Amino acid sequence: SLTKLSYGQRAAKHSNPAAKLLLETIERKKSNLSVSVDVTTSKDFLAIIDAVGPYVCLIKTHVDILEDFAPGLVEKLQALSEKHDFVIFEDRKFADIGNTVALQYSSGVHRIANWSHITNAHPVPGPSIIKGLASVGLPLGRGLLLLAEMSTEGSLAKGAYTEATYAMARANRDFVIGFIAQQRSNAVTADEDFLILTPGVGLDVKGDGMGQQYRTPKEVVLDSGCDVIIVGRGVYGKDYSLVDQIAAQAQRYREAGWKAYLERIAA
Ligand code: BMP
Repeated sequence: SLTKLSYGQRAAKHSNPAAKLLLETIERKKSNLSVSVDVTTSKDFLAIIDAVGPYVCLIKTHVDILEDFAPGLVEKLQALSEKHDFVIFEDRKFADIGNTVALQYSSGVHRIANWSHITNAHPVPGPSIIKGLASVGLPLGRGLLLLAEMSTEGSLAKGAYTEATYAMARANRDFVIGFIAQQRSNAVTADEDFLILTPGVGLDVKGDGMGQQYRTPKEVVLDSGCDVIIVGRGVYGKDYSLVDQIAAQAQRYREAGWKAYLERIAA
């Protein structure tokens, strides 16, 4: 089954360039860790990315959080992506009609499609959201993740909604490369290689008092069959100047995620 294959074996079989790049990067760096950099200044943003860069396959961004966003920041992010060999994922969570999301993806201040290998969308508008985003992203070799489940307490993304999300992905496999989800569902069969990227990962605490729920890398990768652990505050904490400590946390999560993967493919 898919959960027994190595990332490298899966990379060789994937046709979407963004999915292939991510799987190859995971294999090359022996890291299934993505760090989510949710800070408000470009200075902290770049310093954290430079500190964790060696240990991650993927950097997840929310560029709309940055108070001092300027187009030059994207060039710096791309330079760090080349320096440290990581893929870029803007966690935009598009959720509108096809025409609007195509404009939000290509244009505005952020021009996400120009620099983000991977982005994501809520399936709530139906398949037209994929059509709109694909019109921009496919020609650029980008990949899309659908939010099939969320990590938060009381999430509405479950049951029939989650099943319908899988069906939407299946019908658009050239552009939809996987899901933001909490588990690899049996409803998705082994010959459909969707990537499962999973936020809500923490080694030290179970929640954040605002609905976030954390599970360990072992629960996520070994028990639930997910491919990438996404960690934010668990890595960078509260004091962004402690770059050595941040780098050490990234190494800790990378080791935990990779150990769980090795156990999974060996089991
Ligand atoms: P943290 O590890 O600090 O809780 O951050 C989690 C990150 O993952 C945030 O950027 C959040 O937007 C994102 N996220 C999530 O936590 N749960 C989901 O279901 C989907 C997300 O994108």
